[in-house]
Amino acid sequence: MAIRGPMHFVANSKTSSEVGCKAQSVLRALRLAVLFIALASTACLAEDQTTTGAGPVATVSMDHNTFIPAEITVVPGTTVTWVNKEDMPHTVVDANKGFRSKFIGKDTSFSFTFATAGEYDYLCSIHPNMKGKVIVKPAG
Ligand SMILES: [Cu+2]
Repeated sequence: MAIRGPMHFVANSKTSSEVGCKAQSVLRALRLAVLFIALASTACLAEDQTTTGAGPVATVSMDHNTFIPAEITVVPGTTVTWVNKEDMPHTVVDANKGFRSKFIGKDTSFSFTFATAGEYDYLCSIHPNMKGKVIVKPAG
């Protein structure tokens, strides 16, 4: 009795510590689940921003028969807006026919969203010497 008693107690305490371990691993799993849900909802927010079209933007001015800056580098998804600053009308025409504006008068603009990486040479169809380039490449 004197020997079996303590042994029984040891066995019991071992069992209870195993139960404790299980409880801890359940807690750990819960914590991981909460972390996962937090990460997943962050990813959803980022996706919503992309689908609502609130992507990055860039502006090119047209002044003195020149695109300013003549060359810009943007990430995919960027909307580039060309703004005409002078009385002379201009156009923005992609050399590879990906986009083409109408006549852009003073203080009016034309926008195009570049979804695909690549180099886009463009010009003003009224002034063929007026050239520009948009380089679209992923960040990093
Ligand atoms: Cu022009």
